[in-house]
Amino acid sequence: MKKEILLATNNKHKLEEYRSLLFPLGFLVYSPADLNLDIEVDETGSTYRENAYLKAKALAAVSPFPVIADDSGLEVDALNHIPGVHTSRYAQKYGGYPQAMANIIKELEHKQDRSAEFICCICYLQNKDAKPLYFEGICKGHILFEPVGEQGFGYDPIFHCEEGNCDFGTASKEIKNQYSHRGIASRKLKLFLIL
Ligand code: ITT
Repeated sequence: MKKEILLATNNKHKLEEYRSLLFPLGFLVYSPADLNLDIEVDETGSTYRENAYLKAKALAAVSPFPVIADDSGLEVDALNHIPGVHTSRYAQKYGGYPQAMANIIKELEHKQDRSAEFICCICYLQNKDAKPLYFEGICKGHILFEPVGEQGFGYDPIFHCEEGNCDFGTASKEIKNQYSHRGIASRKLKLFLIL
């Protein structure tokens, strides 16, 4: 029988990625909408951990199942690691992902160093009173000179992944999951869940 888990997110791409990462291990991953739950959490933390905890805690208070939340972001080294923990808000500020990506490319125009990383922090709460557990993943790469492809979501079209030697904008779901920050963090979570 499958074990059930709730993913505290409104991001359908994250949901899809967690479903494909955890289903083969015997986990059914629900979204808040699947359980008729509403999630609007103010991400007031200053770290990925704090924000992941805020999201997990809000849902654990009303969830019949263990909860995971994912806070993630893109950090561009030569730009003082922006957008970082504000990655989602950065896109809103510039009027959408195409504009935000164009802005990052422009900011890097005269920089030699195009290195960047995607960061993912998962917070796991067994129930509302449980101690939070954290699982983290970092995916190193660099920012491309122009967006490519239509795979993935968010900032994927401008990210080249070093370890996989692939562009996330054109990589298949399987390849992205193998190398991504979320894939790395999920494999740590998986080890914990199956032990
Ligand atoms: P939830 O808080 O509801 O989970 P969100 O999209 O707001 O959804 P975050 O606060 O964690 O999630 O913001 C992370 C942002 O970082 C996300 O919106 C993307 O823009 C970007 N991001 C995270 N992982 C990414 C990935 O695998 N590929 C491309 N962009 C990613």
